[in-house]
Amino acid sequence: MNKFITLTQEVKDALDNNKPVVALESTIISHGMPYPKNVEMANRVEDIIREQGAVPATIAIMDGQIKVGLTPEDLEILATRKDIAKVSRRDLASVLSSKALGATTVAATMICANLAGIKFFVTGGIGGVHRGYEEFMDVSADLEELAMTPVTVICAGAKSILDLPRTLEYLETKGVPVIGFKTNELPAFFTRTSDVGVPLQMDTTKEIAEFVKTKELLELSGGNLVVNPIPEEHQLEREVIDAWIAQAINESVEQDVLGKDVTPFLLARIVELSEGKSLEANIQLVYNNAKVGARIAKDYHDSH
Ligand code: PSU
Ligand code: MN
Repeated sequence: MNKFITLTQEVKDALDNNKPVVALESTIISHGMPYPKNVEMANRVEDIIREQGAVPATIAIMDGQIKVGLTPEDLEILATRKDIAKVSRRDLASVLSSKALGATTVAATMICANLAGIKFFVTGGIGGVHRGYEEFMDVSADLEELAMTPVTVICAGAKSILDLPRTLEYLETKGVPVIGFKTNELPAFFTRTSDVGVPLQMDTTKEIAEFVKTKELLELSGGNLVVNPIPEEHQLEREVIDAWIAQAINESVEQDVLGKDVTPFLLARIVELSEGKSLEANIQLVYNNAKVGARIAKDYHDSH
């Protein structure tokens, strides 16, 4: 095991005994949701994964180590401290070498999960090609990571703060399979549909597990993206959410928000503008992804 990785006993036992493990990111806790909902979500999502018969491994950078598996005390720190670095691929080495506190994005969580030998990773939404790409060239490092690192990410699509058709084009160019779980449309995070088609649909977790194994046997590098729509009863109305998103983007441009600050700024503004409605939907879709992701991990392990 890489010398920067520290596993909890629960995660170590699961990996040693070839039990299903599901990674979770920490940027969603530190930079994606307000306190105390963030820590409630972080604890509950771990329990949901355990209820499905898999072991959760939330990942963060603490004390100069990549912690794979966190205690409730660690989760509380990540949910409350203000001095937490947002760690993507670019930031991983510097945050470790300076022993700073860091929350991992989808990209960095994939890297760390892969170092620990974890193949499945559940989150809410991934980063992608931002709207206004022509001007700002803002493309999340999550997409490059999906192209490189062999981890299967289960999410609810991407928020329409992003340019969804361009995000899919980018993934196509990089050869990343995008699998709609029981859907042939890319879910837009808060809504089940987006009018953007996905090239692959699978209707059972077993089918997805079999696909992941096949891709491994072919020695194709890179990850997979499973997009799982938010449950019907929790989805928001598209016109309403689109108005909040448009306003948040306008404000980010007016205020010259750039680089790694763009996504957290937009997420926080959408929570404020929606008076918490978007937050509730966000939490529910993470729980739903946890169920599906844990089942895929379990099916993968059961058949191999
Ligand atoms: N989208 C969300 N919630 C999040 C993120 C994105 O709906 O919490 C976080 C994830 O950690 C993702 C990161 O990997 O933002 C992308 O940031 P950027 O666009 O700066 O790469
Ligand atoms: Mn960016």
